[in-house]
Amino acid sequence: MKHFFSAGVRRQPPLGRSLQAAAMLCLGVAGLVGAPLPKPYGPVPSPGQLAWHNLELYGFVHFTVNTFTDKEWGYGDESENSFNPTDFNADQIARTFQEAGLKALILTCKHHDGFCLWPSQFTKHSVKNSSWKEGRGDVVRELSEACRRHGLQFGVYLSPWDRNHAEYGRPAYVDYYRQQLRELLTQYGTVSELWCDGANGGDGFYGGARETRKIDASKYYDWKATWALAYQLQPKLVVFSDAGPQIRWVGNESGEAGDPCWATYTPHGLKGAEPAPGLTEYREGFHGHRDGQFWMPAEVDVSIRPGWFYHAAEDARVRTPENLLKLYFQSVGRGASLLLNVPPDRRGQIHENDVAALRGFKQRLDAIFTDNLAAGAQAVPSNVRGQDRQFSADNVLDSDRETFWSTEDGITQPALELRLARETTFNVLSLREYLPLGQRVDEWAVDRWGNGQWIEFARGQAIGNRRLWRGENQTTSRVRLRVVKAPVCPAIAEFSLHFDPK
Ligand code: FUL
Repeated sequence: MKHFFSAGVRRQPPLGRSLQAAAMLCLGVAGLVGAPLPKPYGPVPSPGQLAWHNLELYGFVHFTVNTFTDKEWGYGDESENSFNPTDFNADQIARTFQEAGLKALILTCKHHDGFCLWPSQFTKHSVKNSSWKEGRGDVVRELSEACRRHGLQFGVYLSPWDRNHAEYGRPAYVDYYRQQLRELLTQYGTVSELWCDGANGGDGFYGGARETRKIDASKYYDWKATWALAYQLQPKLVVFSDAGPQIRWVGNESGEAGDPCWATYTPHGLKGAEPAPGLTEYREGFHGHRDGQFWMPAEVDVSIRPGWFYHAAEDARVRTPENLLKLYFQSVGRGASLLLNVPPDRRGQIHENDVAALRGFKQRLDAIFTDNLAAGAQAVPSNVRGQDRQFSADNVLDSDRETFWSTEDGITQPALELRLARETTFNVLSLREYLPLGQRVDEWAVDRWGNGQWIEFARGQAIGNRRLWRGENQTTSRVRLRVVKAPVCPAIAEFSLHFDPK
């Protein structure tokens, strides 16, 4: 178990920063004392997890025979010919995602029905036996290449449960699953995330047996070995499941992370079992654990439509831009990431209604976040670590999450005032911590200066990768962030002010 979850455990901060600190020390620049970096607190992210935190918003693509049979879960007996997009356009899908500001795309290469969107050599149940493109089509190839053309990272969903495979439930299927994983992780370039679903076992076709098969999810797949293979083939890959090990499920499919949502977490297995996909107390993923043993941040997966797959009957039930923005604030804005599912239609393209919703969502995001109303402010901190410019309060204003403001050890309730050039109206705040030093802030508050006194208007627990607050208009020329509770000195990377015109 230990080695299982080791990816995100205690690490030193990136070498670059230590070298920078050392260089500053040697140079003896006037006014700089070269204070040491604060010691990391608790579990810290691995490089792969840090890269994942940078994505924040990315897309899910549910596409398979279900798109054509109008189902959510195929039984496994669907004819290969049922998969027949009339005008599949991988560039249209990738472009739509890229234009909406999504940074990656995760494809259901195989859903529970077992149909493979790539011509796997280990099964007949794939695109190669479909009349689509006369059996020469490969959705995984086309979409992974389109992602690269549009600057998106590419991730794979390979359902552990397979209702088509005759050997499902027996050891041979686990070998098959790994062979398929090997194909996906060696033939399609860099894969950023492996998505391991928790749905496991039940009734299905199973090569014609048409029966119910149950597996012991804690033992059957031997996930340790499967994930070790994945890391060996794709060293930068992060694995998602309700048990992590790098990224955890938030525990619901309604698009909401807890408030607070800690990046730290200890997955607990059901009924004392070892935690495994489909076998964890997944509801705990909503808030995470402040004293969690691992850095295992939450991913919020949600669909833009009621179903995960495309159904024409849901064309009028696409989420509105305003609703998508709400999901963004309650996921990305609580330190989690938002995995937004946008399923292609029977043409094999993103439907016009979804394209319009995504466009509107992007316009709303841009209207709020393009301008930082605190840019150019004077940052006045109550304390700076070692009077060292490396830890200067100005760092919170430079839109660079690699630089941060920090204080002396033992100063755990500092304040940072932003003196704005003029009276400014804002109604959105954005905060970030410097993650390589761990999640350091328990509680924070923000005040504005008005009528000769400080007036608190926002307060919350946890900051982490990103903390957004949205509320009433605040008009002032002075804003103050207070760290209310922290076990150690904070490391605040960003503090910005924005205006939501709606
Ligand atoms: C679930 C699956 O059963 C759904 O079909 C969908 O793929 C969702 C994202 O995960 O567990």
